[in-house]
Order: sequence, then structure tokens, then C-alpha cells
Amino acid sequence: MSERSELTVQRSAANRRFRRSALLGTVVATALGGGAILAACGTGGQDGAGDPGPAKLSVADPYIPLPPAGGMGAGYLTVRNDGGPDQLVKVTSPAAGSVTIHRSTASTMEQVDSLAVPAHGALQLARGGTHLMIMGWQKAPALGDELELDLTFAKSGTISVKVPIKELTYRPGQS
Ligand SMILES: [Cu+2]
Repeated sequence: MSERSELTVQRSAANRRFRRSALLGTVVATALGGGAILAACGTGGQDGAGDPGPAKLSVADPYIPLPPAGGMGAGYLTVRNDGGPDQLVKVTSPAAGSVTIHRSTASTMEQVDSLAVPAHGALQLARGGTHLMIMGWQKAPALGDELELDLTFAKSGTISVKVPIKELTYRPGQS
């Protein structure tokens, strides 16, 4: 009846979806995170106690599972960093009214102001973990569409990415 109750219904539907995928998401995130740590060790830097230098960021594997009609979308991606530390501080989209940074907890999710991008590592936004919450779509998203997301970092400025809308069950690495 009210906008508020409609939003609550959408929220709980999204929560159920996140809970269902939380277990697999955690496994994937752990595996990928381990890889990132190994990679970071491999790039050395043990001799340098000095300045880690500027961050060198790139965005990999962005996707949005097709949201329910008119509902909230979740955005996932990886920010790779071949330089010093940085922070993701804001995300906007020219085609969506609201993009917020969320962290899933055991039973729900909460908004966070920023996420650290570790030096010579990666920030993973993955199922069951941190993600982007996209609301206020100007046009109802459909499979194959792309949504521009503008990621603003504390040191590196803004990186714009075109994020494809994928099937609900999509995982990076699938075609
Ligand atoms: Cu969320």
C-alpha cells in the first residue's frame, strides 16, 4: 500500500536471495582472496620499507545479476591494484538514482561508507560479501544491457565501467 511497505517486501526478497547464495559466495571469495594474497607476495616489495607509490587500479569481471522487475540490483566486481593502497569511497550511475556500498552479514546487510583497496592486492565485491546496491533504475534492466557505474577512489579519482546485466545464476568465468 505505501511505498515503504513495498520497499520492505523487495528488501526481504533480496535478503533471501543473498542468504541462499551466501555459502558458495564465501567459498569463492575465500579462494580468490587467497590467490590475491599469494600474488601480492609474489610481486615482492620485501626490500622496500618506503613509499608504496600510487595505487594502480583496474576493474575486472563486473556484473549485475538480473534484478526482479523494478527491484534492487546487486553489483559485483573486482578492483585490482598493482600499486599503493586506496579506498573506494563513492559509486554513482548516470542511469540509476541510487548506488550504495553494502556488506552482507549473517542475516542481513548494511551500508558502508567506503571499502579499502589493499596495496598490491584486490578488493572483491562478490556474492555473500560486499556488493553494490543499485536502485532507481531509469529503464528496467534486461539481460544483455549494460549499466555505467562510476567508481570514485580516494586517491585514484573516478573509474567508469560498463557493467553487463547477467542471468541470476551467473558467476565470473562463465561465458
Ligand atoms: Cu545490499
